[in-house]
Amino acid sequence: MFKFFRKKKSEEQPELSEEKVSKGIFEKFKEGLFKTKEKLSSALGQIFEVDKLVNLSMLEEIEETLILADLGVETTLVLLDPIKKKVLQGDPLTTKQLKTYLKEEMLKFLIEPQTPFPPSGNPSVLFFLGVNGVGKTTTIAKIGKKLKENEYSVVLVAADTFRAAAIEQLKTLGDKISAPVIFLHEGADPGAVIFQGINYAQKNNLDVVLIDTAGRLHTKYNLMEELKKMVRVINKLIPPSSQENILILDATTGQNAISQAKHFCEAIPINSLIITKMDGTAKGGIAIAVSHKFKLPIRFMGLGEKPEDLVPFDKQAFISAILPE
Ligand SMILES: Nc1nc2c(ncn2[C@@H]2O[C@H](COP(=O)(O)OP(=O)(O)OP(=O)(O)O)[C@@H](O)[C@H]2O)c(=O)[nH]1
Ligand SMILES: [Mg+2]
Repeated sequence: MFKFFRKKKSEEQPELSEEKVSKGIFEKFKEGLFKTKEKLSSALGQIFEVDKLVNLSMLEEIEETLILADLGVETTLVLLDPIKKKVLQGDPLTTKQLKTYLKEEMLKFLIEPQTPFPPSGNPSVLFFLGVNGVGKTTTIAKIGKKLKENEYSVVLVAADTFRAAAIEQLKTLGDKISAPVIFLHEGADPGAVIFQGINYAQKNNLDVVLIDTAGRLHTKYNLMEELKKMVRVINKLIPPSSQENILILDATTGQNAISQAKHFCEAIPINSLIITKMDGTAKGGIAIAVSHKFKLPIRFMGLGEKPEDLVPFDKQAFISAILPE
């Protein structure tokens, strides 16, 4: 178990040593991001292979590689501009120094969470959002399972009332982790299901309410307005400090994730991110770009489909898994 969740009742349990914890998480990221690293390392590895003085053409090559790795133009330029200035002024800089600089700056770009997870509250609410198919429903079950393992009591709320299959999917996943699932019929008002779900948690003294929502196109005005209504229902029942609105982004969508984050952040306050599908062919840079641009911490990263593949985000482990040694 990684030391990540806010402590509940397990204070007496022996904890893993810091060394063992970080070793485990470094291994997880290394394995899951193997393909991402291969791509970045083959391009950057050549530049960093031998320690030499950095010149402008090298910087252009790095710039292109980072943009192609989904870091995006804006973040890449912010990252490389100070270095470009240095080189243009004729300040000597070695590739070894540049590599250290890149690592350190990328770490700074990844925003640290300022609040515990899950938020404290009676109950606290985790509200999951994102476009279609990013992994909302399956991620809820994975987090529900982890919370239960950490002695939190949970309830899942099927506020994706858009399709009957979505309700069934959450019920099946809830059964698997032995968590109650609150649902209404297909087409029901999502706000009504949320109201019932939070009430259920309050009556039964449960710790965390995990709310599933329908995948929505971030550019569809009505669907984004519907989100605001759902948030209003939560706000009436739960103080803001006990809520976390979590935007899920699929890493394989690349730069489109920036546009998704922009629209969701404009609609409601987003508190944190989960980046899924970082296994496979995702390029990785999108995590840094979105965290930096929207000043949002990443809570978890999806490195596969199994419950244990949803890993608490560790920026040191992530950066060392994607950049060449
Ligand atoms: N490889 C991989 N697959 C993932 C990951 N996270 C989720 N998936 C898969 O993505 C697919 C869609 O997941 P769902 O949880 O149903 O997605 P959703 O956002 O709820 O979809 P809608 O409700 O239709 O909007 C499933 O097959 C998941 O197993 C991940 O980190 N890696
Ligand atoms: Mg779903």
